[in-house]
Amino acid sequence: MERTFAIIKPDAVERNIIGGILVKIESAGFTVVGLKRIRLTKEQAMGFYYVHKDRPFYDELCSYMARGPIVALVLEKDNAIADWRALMGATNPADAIEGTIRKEFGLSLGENSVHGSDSAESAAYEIPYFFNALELV
Ligand code: IDP
Ligand code: MG
Repeated sequence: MERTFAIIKPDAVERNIIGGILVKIESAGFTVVGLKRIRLTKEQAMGFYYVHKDRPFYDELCSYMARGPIVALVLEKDNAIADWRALMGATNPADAIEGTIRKEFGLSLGENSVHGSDSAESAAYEIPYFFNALELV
């Protein structure tokens, strides 16, 4: 079993589609082992997206991630990291294939509804950024 980190981003929480996204996650065979609704400060978003600090969209991304509540998730499954990336779809919803969450729910390149760890190293940074061991069951 492998664990990955996921976020239902502000654009999706604002539209009351948390449940629709969770149905797709559970239907694909993931177990939700951690779940919390929180609102990040911009500084907390900047720490989370530290790897992107030199990218031109960093400030826009962190403002967006702090503009409203998110749902932070830890998902467990065989091959969870790659399988969650596949279920999310391409970063730009316009490029995402049919059946993916970003194709169905994403609004734009920036407001693409979900986040997922891109590697085991990222998951190892991202999971404890949001959850302690007692919160993962
Ligand atoms: P990923 O979420 O598919 O891993 P990354 O390249 O890691 O994509 O980018 C992180 C997030 O930053 C994206 O999911 C999206 O919300 C936002 N983003 C990426 N590129 C752009 C851009 O060119 N303009 C605005 N936001 C962007
Ligand atoms: Mg990424």
